Amino acid sequence: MKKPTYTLPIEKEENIKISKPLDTAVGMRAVTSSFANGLEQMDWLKCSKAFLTLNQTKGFDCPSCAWPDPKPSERSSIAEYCENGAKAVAEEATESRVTPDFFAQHSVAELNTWSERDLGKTGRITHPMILRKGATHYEPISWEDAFKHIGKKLNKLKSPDEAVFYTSGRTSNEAAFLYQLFVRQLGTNNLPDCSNMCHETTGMGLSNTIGIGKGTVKLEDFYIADLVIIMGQNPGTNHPRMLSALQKTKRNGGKIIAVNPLEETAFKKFKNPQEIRGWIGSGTPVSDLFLQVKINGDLALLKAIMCQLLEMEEENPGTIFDHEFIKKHTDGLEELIADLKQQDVWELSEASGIPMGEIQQAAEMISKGKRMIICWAMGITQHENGVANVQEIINLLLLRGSIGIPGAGACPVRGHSNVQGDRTMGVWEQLRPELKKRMEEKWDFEAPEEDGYNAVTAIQAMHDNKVKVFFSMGGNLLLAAPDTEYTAKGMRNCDLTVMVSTKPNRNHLVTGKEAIILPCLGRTEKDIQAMGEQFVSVENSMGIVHKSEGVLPPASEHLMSEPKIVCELAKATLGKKTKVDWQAMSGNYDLIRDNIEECITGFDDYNERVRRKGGFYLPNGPREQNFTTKAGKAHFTLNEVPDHTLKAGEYLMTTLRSHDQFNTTIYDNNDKYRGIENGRRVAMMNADDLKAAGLKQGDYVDLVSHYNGVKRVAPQFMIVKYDIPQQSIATYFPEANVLVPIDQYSKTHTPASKSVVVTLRKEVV
Ligand SMILES: Nc1nc2c(c(=O)[nH]1)N[C@H]1C(S)=C(S)[C@@H](COP(=O)(O)OP(=O)(O)OC[C@H]3O[C@@H](n4cnc5c(=O)[nH]c(N)nc54)[C@H](O)[C@@H]3O)O[C@H]1N2
Ligand SMILES: Nc1nc2c(c(=O)[nH]1)N[C@H]1C(S)=C(S)[C@@H](COP(=O)(O)OP(=O)(O)OC[C@H]3O[C@@H](n4cnc5c(=O)[nH]c(N)nc54)[C@H](O)[C@@H]3O)O[C@H]1N2
Ligand SMILES: [Mo]
Repeated sequence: MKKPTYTLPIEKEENIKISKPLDTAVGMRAVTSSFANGLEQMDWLKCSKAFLTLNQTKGFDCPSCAWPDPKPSERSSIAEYCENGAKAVAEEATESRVTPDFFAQHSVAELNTWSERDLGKTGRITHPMILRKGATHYEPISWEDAFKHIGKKLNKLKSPDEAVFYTSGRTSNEAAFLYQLFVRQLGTNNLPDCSNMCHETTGMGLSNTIGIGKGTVKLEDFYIADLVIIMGQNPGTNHPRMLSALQKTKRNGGKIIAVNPLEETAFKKFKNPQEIRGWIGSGTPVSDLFLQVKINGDLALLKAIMCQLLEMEEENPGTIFDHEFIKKHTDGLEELIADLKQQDVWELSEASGIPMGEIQQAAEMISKGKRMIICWAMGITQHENGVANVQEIINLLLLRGSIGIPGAGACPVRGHSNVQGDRTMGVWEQLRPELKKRMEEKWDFEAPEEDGYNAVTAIQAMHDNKVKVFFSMGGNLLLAAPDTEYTAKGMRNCDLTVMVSTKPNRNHLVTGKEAIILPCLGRTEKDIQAMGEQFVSVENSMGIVHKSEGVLPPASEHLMSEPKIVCELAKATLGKKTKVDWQAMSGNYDLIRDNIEECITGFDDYNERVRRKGGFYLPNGPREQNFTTKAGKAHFTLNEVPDHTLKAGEYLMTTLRSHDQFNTTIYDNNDKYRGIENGRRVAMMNADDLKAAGLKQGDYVDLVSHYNGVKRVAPQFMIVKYDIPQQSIATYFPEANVLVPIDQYSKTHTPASKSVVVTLRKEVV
């Protein structure tokens, strides 16, 4: 084992097995493996109870992705969940426990030599724990003492801006609203969240152009679309329930284009485990056209397609562009056309890696029908030009009038199951003026005006000793963030780090001088408070708010719900300074929802509507062609093509999720669709590149990034020959995060974790 520099163990994986990537996604194999996975961790009765209530009206929301239920009016049909949703449930509902005895037996230093997977497999944390200054082991602490301790530390800060409050996207609306209210009463806007590293570029790109930072389609739109374009997204692994929607698109005659440097299995064939035909049939071929773009070649591709459409429009005026829509609802067309006319399509084709013939084919398919949906995820958002990418997608939709009509629109596919809801609730380093005013009037206090830290600036501030307390509502910022070593140093610089968590993760081990773990209830678990059993609510990727109610007994009697944790922390910290009735809200979540209704637009009759089957839609102007920009129009924008001139020996690296992980939670070391087993430290590379570099599959290399003259090294990656464009490398997140520079990011500070320039260093044995 090489000596780790930031206490992440780096073990050389010797038994990695490589086989041909699979050509069919989901299917029967997936279903049997969901039960197998569940049964490994729970008994049969518990397993079936959990799976039978998942995504039901009387059940909990799947803690995995944010894709909506297939029948919004009724929630899901029984067992409408996917293999990876089942893995997420099984991880949470596991029978394994991490008790005070466990922490007494294993020192922090020892646990730091365990892999992420082994840490996660230890199970659910049962008691609040503290790592005292200079101590080698965590020890138990009472809830009361923990809150007092944290409150005291927060009150001793020179300024509330010396504290940072991170959120991961599983937190419910109720907990998120209370959390941001507490943080603002404390006096800071330091509310970074996982969204900063995820779809933040989407939020800005959409707000700039259509006036709302959210998508415009409903699930039913997929069923009648002429064309769905899937850009930079791997639905077979990360949003498997989306495949059922795509199957309906295809059955109704719609076409699909996939844009990705990798031909992911989901683009090839799909079997639906919900249907008899899905069990025995040969599967539905998914994509009609696969465009294998170079990494970050999407903007060039979109521009090339629009140049092609412009040419077609000029040949037959009025047949391609939707002039009526454009005139009524948009501005900036002339500038866009002038810009397109200046482009050299051959150069764009070269920059995107897509031959002209395929660009023409795509333009033909796009010109066939107005009902076009464009979906995208991290392959589009996590670049320096992430905002520009999203704006270019909107340009294409606007040209065709494919927005705000049935079967068409923008569909950013969200990550965490409530990441969108957390933002709606005000978890953001920017405080929306309307929310500010309403909270101030209601509770008679002055909320901070200035923007707080986002994920990147928070880490930089920690690194520069400007932050003393880091508080984390879920998540694992250390491993999710770019530049692991830099981030680790930031964590260590804090006086106190506090993690509200369900299971052990690396951020419990690379900590401030003192560290506290507050173990919380998960989605699957019953939540009983002073006024009886409570439920929470979440917002999915398409803006539907619905309830989520746990069914399983809590993993330990000492767990506390997230809303209650925030209330207790607020009481211990704010004391008499607050006019919020934290006590009452922690006992009855209806009262939290009443307050949300008063402070946030779109939540009228929240308590009544959230109890309806399937929940309710939040208002969304662009969905009805009511563009909510200042000018009341959607804007065409001009976006520059990124330049990635690589020198010999340089590669552009993208970082991906495998099939067996949920972000930093590693379920197992396999990526079955891509045919990679028993290992994660792999670099997927093009065959010609390997030949040119004198390398072959199975060789080990160190990956080195050189951004702004700073050298970052990730040792011991095994090379895998893969169908990927030349001068591209794909690795897994979080193993490769050490290479992602903290200071390489988009306009929104979203790390460019999908376009890092690296070189290879052959292993010196
Ligand atoms: N099972 C499971 N489900 C999840 C998650 C999980 O980890 N596991 N994570 C959740 C979260 S938080 C999120 S944000 C989503 C993430 O969902 P995805 O965005 O699908 O996740 P990634 O693995 O990052 O995959 C990005 C895809 O983009 C492609 N890609 C990489 N670079 C480029 C590029 O430059 N251009 C284009 N066009 N494509 C590119 C990759 O090949 C890959 O197919 O999934 C959510 N759902
Ligand atoms: N290189 C690279 N880096 C990336 C990405 C990438 O594609 N490439 N993707 C980015 C993206 S899209 C995202 S969203 C971030 C993810 O960043 P995070 O959201 O910070 O990370 P997760 O791994 O989802 O968090 C996992 C931890 O959450 C805790 N947890 C699970 N369930 C609950 C719960 O119900 N309540 C509480 N309180 N805690 C819970 C568990 O203790 C678990 O260890 O990572 C980003 N980082
Ligand atoms: Mo995400």
